[in-house]
Amino acid sequence: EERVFSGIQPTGIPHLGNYLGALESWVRLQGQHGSVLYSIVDLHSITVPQDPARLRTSVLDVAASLIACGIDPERSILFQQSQVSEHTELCWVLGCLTSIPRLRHLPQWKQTKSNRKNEGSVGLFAYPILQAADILLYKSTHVPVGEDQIQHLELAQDTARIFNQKYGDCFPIPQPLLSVTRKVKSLRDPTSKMSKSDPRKLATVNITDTPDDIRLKFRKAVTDFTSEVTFDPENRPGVSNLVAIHAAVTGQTVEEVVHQSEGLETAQYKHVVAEAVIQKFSPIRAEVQRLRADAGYLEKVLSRGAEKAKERASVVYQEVRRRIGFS
Ligand code: AQP
Repeated sequence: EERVFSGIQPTGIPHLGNYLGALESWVRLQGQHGSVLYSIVDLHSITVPQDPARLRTSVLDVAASLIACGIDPERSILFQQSQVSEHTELCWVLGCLTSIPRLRHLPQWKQTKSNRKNEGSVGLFAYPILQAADILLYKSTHVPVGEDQIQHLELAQDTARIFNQKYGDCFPIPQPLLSVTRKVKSLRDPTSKMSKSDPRKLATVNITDTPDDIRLKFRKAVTDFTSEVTFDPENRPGVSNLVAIHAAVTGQTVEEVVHQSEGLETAQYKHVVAEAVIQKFSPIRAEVQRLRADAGYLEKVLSRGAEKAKERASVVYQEVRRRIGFS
């Protein structure tokens, strides 16, 4: 049986990048696989400082957003990671099978390290092990990931192999389901990815932005001095990012979009893209607002999700305990 696992951090309302790079395919995967688990990974979010009140709100914001985007709590298991304690328990076990140099060589850690004077927490260093635990805890076979997460999935695969070798066949080797969408770039700096934690107000388009916000952000999007619509990510990253977004939200190819937009000046084109994004997100925005007004419902969904996740997790973790000699 195929089992899918993926996660999103409760670090704010999801944005256009999260939507196109992850959530859209999460929705599609429901019904295509035996079981599908989506986790709001709050344990991961505290690898960098979080304000407790904001974190609490963000968990519900993300739950509402996922449901509004089409995650159906009846067809997939939607839950908050910290409500299933086996994640941290298995993380410890797997951490004892992982060498420090293996983690130190992961590119994401190297980047973080070179970006910071102070080297960050043990949690930030070890979070790929927690990711491995998230995946293996459900004996997941498939993991939807972006390209930047491939090395982390390889760590999960290696960890599964090491465990199996030492303690007998337990975990399937999880396979990536690579997202076809290229990274959505920041509207303020088309060489960096769009990100929830970007402090620049006009850089990130959230799925709940008002039509006016969306128009403003696209109008101010950084492009270049050529007033023409072409797709050339190397030389024209700004306009190409707009083209990629336009294609993705309208379900067209990049070529179709470029062909349609022939003769438009960049300023006019920004307007076209903004309207396409508004059309895509309007119903989602209304649904997030509706759901967000009913915290009781969201909490119920999450606690039922946690119960279902826990049922599966505890069976696997009991097997792990037996194999390592804890029981
Ligand atoms: N810009 C992006 N383009 C395409 N996909 C993206 N994802 C994130 N940004 C882009 C994908 O969204 C999923 C959930 O991401 P996450 O919440 O786990 O954390 P992240 O990748 O660190 O995203 P952010 O928005 O940059 O969050 P912060 O600022 O909190 O770190 C993942 O599948 C990710 O690939």
